[in-house]
Amino acid sequence: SHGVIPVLLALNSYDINACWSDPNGPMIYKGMYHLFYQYNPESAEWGNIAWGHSTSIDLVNWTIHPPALFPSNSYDINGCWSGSATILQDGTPAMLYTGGDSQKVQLQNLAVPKDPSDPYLVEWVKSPHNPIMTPNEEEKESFRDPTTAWLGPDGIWRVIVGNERENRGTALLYKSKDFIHWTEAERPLHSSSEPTMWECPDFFPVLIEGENGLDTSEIFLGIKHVLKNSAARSFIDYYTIGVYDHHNDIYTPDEGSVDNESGLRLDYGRYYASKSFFDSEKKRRIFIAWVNESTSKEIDIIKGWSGLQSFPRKIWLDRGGKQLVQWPIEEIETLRTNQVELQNITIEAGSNREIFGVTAAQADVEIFFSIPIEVLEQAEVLESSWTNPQEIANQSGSSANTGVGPFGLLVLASNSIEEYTAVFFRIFKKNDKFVVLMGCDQKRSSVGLEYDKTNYGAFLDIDPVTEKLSLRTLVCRFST
Ligand code: DQQ
Repeated sequence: SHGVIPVLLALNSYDINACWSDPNGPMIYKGMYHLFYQYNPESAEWGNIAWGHSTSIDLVNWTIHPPALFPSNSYDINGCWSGSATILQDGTPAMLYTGGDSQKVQLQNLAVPKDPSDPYLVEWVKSPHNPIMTPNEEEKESFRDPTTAWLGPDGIWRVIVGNERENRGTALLYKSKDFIHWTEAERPLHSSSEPTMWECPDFFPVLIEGENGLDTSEIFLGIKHVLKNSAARSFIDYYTIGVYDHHNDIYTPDEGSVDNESGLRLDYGRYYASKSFFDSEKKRRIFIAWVNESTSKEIDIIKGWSGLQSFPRKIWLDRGGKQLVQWPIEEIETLRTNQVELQNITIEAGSNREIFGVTAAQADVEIFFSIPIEVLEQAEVLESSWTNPQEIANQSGSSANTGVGPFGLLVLASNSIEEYTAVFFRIFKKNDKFVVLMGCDQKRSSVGLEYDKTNYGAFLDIDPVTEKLSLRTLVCRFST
């Protein structure tokens, strides 16, 4: 009755001593979801990078197949690094991925299924034309992670490759008529003034209205575009929302869409190298990311594995058009079995209440908080210098004891509440309005000293006077 682990990958009997990182080439093909990932079959540390491969019919329960790509040729002998899937016009998939040669020069390569009639696509063949994109002399080690390609109304394919050029995070644009011969466009699709390598870029359209996703090649009025980058210097996935001028192949973030790591993020925890795909069956766009370990390499090796794939999230554009909204894919709810329900609970200041009856290693918790106006009136004033929610969460965490909150959920609490992770809210007052901070306090998450215990925080775009605060928390405990 414990359900299945609500993350994509875990160990199986033949996969001890392995390391998983970036998701690669997620796609749906013949009704089957495919996920590939950066995979070291030989050790819990990163290295010897192959493309691990799993398939699923519900994005929850996964079957692991043999790796799809191994380093084997001069153009990828140093590793088969990250890349993406594109469904071609004839309906078959093509993978663009980065290979490293013996000098560690980064090159883009193409691989296609050996037998497109096999729904599991177990075998992949590398193109005889590889490498199909090669870097400039100065950018040999900053030329990687091709996106899903999109087809312009002019019938020409475009793809972005992650890069850093002249101290700017850069999305290089390449074009091709046949998916084999690619040439670099006159100028990049976009770059920002931040000096960081942009890893694993992701570029896709979103509807201005509605939750449905769009195929990466769709272009019409009534859409915006999203550019997500994984900034190597800070290990942060951030995105901007903007406009793609497909005549000139230029992407421009909207005014106010901050184009660096202090901008919008898909997540505030350990969440990197994310990648989305369009699920053409359920008409949604889904994100998956690498959840990296918070321990040292030495501990990973003792533990025998490292790295997880996040649970898949559906994403769409918020009504205001300024940020993305996300929610765990509906299939996660199929894991719900034993329901525990509490209603009309009043939480007094300083109190906590145990939720009895949750015995599984996983829990899917939904809570709605409504805060009486007389309580809201006691909110602390948000000092003008408190502009960084991450810092507020890190300084006071979930233990501040004035004003409204912190209140929320203590997850994975040990019997004596010696260990716990708090997912919490605090409410502040600012010029007659309320500001809601949401945080995750990991300071007490383990009695072990060697774990990363950073706290995370973000301001929410919500009015606690008119709206209930709702909190969905997916809890998963791994035994190692
Ligand atoms: N991981 C891959 C690279 C990518 C990085 C190598 C991001 O292709 O830039 O394993 O985590």
